[in-house]
Amino acid sequence: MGLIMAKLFQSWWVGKKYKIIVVGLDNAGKTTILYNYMTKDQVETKPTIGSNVEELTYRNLDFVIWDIGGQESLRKSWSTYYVQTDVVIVVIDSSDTTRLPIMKEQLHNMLQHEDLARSHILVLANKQDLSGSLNPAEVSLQLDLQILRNRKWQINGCCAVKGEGLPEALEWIANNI
Ligand code: G3D
Repeated sequence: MGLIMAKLFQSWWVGKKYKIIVVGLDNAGKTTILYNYMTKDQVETKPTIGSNVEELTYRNLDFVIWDIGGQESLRKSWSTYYVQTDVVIVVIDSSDTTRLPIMKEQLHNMLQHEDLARSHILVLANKQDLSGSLNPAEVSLQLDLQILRNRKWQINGCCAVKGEGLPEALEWIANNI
């Protein structure tokens, strides 16, 4: 019986796909990040209407990654993507300091949702190449990340157009999932 259960568990686990949702305001760099993971090339992006979804295998882990549109009109529908999310990647345009309070409110509101109660949070402070960008510690303070409790979270700096910081982000996910 134990052996049968172990085999059943193994076959279920082998097929497991971890769900990642990528959220952030429009123009933060979500689509650039997603396609950097898929192609490792810089891509021309267009504003995301609705969502983009891609599958990625890394270190024998299978991920389904949803890039969710960040325009104001689309933010209300973010919660429809939350169910069974393992990791939320929050992409921040670190040079867009005037909109950080909007993202802070959006982030803390979304984390109240019961479907995200067990999700890990990875914040990517993107556009570190632009002068005037806040560094990850400054973004963390602006977003009040220190108040996050009872969940794993991390903030990393990155520059999506150059791919810098993105391998480390994926590594954190693989190590912590
Ligand atoms: P979104 O999916 O979050 O809406 P996009 O954002 O991926 O469409 O990116 C929005 C714009 O920011 C794009 O420029 C993209 O090239 C740029 N961008 C993304 N990441 C970085 C980065 O790390 N540094 C810099 N300097 N720019 C970045 P365009 O001009 O195509 O609108």
